[in-house]
Amino acid sequence: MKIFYSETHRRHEPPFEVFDGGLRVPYLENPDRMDKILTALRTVNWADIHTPTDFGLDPILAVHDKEYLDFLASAWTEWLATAPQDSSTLLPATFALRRHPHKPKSLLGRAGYYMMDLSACIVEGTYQASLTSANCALSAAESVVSGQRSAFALCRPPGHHAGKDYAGGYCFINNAAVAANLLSQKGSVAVLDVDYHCGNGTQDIFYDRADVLTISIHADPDYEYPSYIGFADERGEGRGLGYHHNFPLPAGTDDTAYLETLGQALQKIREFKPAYLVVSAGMDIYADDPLGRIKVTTEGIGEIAKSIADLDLPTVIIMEGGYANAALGKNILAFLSAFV
Ligand code: SP5
Ligand code: ZN
Repeated sequence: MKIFYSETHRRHEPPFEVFDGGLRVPYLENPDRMDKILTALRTVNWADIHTPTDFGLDPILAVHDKEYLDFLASAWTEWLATAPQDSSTLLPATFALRRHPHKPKSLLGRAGYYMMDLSACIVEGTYQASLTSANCALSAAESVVSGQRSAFALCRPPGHHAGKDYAGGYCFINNAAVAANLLSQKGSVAVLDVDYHCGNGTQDIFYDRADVLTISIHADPDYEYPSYIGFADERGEGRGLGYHHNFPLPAGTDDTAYLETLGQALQKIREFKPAYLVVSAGMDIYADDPLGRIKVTTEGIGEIAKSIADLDLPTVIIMEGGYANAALGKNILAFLSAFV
């Protein structure tokens, strides 16, 4: 299997994030995650690891707002220019509710406008790492268009919380959306998001489109991040009405219950008959994940992947979350093995 990966992700290493209650904790979305996965991939004979191709900004601007991308590009330089007392990471303390039309001019004003929470910390290498991560997704999409049955984009930072014009949840550029949009120029696409958290950014980007079916299976936003989006009654809008589905799950969902819900999601994909499939593969559904409250085992992850592979579609697999670093290697091998 072709796997796209770059060392550039190491340039994005925020020193901390802020949890509920204002608790500063070490950044959970850390470079060690990739090291654990790479170590596991080196133990198998089918992992064919490649450096991504640079696709330039056009395929990224096809799903993201230009002013938002400009903000990501210049935020760090602007931040240092303000001579902040603690310059370790750019995090705003004020957030836009977006109930008023004004876009602010100041850096911190824009940060609060373009950021959803206190986990999308910007540091010097964030923009470059995010661009390279998107190029991993685009390269995987390109290889599937060229006839590969599947490809894996080992993306870091992840992407599925990033919307058209906002960052959030460790995500800056929506890798799955960028890949899905590229594929949509060749045929219809289904995006299936099995990360523990709702793929709110992907939902936002394709909400009014009928050529890209988006489905997210995730922890119910009534008890879990991102709290304001991801409910079952959100079905798309305009031409996209009926082309988005959320499957919120209760805390404690086990392998059997998860697989049953997955079956319903896969049925929607079969009915849609897409030419391509993009999977947002977060491993935070794993039982021991420090952020998760869903109880899927490594064997369950393998079963999930087998059910998805049974769709028999050209499939781009995109790395999203997963923070039980010690188990990431075995969980990714369990997932990818279904497609080999
Ligand atoms: C890509 C991805 O998986 N992003 C997830 C971002 C989640 N941020 C959640 C912050 C809420 C933290 N609540 C901590 C509870 C720990 N017991
Ligand atoms: Zn997640």
